[in-house]
Amino acid sequence: MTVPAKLAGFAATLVLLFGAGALAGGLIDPDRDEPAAAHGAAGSEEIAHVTASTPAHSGSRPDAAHAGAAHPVRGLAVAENGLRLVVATPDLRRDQSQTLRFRVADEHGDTVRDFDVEHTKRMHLIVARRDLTGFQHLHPRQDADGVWTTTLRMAAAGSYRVFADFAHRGEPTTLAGDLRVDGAADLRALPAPAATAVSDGGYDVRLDAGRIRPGREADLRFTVTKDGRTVHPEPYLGAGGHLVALREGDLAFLHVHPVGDGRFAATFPTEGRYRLFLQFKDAGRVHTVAFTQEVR
Ligand SMILES: [Cu+2]
Repeated sequence: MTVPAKLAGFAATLVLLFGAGALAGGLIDPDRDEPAAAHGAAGSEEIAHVTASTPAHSGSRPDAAHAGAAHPVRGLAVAENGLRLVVATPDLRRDQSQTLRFRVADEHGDTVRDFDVEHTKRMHLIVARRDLTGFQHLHPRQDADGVWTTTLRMAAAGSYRVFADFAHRGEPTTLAGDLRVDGAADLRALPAPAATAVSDGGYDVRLDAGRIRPGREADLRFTVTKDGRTVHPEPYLGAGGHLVALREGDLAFLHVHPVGDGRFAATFPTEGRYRLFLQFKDAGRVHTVAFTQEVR
């Protein structure tokens, strides 16, 4: 390889790594249940303060099964709490609208039909590639036979995790499985931690968190601005915003919804880096922004 060729390759790598940060927020599909609207819609200069104060393990309720598990790590197993995630269509094609079909089976293999409403929905489905790009948050429809379906479009090839987040008979559960999108995967390095990020739709979001230690409740405060003006998000899923945190390395899942104004209380179970996906609603549509958060 000649020197100029090497340099060109080096430059291309830099561009890729750089692009990863810029793309991170752009790979996100808005919630399918929300009315679509154009990106960069005008008139969104109202203010929003996305804040929340719910522990990261907010889904967990005090019950016998969880007693003593202060900060349970969720979303690492395909089966838990006597329930199993069965994905009928784990192989997907890139860049095509297709149907994802899955069910939750009980200990006898029977399809579970009764789910509790949590955050206004009976099923929350999160999709993310192993490199923490390609985040999607969907709300599937349930057929009479209990099978869940949703339309899914995967922009990039690679190995993905799919998280089914729900509650059944009062027990919050997050089951996760693999999805494969055929083709060469252009995997990205996790962007470095930064206090600001730009969402899809061009909202500037600032995260004030301070130093976060493992196992201790941390305050997360998000401030959303558009064209320099503070934005006050509209209700989304019964709250002022929605936050998912995934741990780098194994994609352990923390699901947090905001309560009230001003702060987010989240407990990160271990040291390491996490990717935070904040979703907020403004001007009738849901926007997503991602941050890398270090815990040490
Ligand atoms: Cu949801």
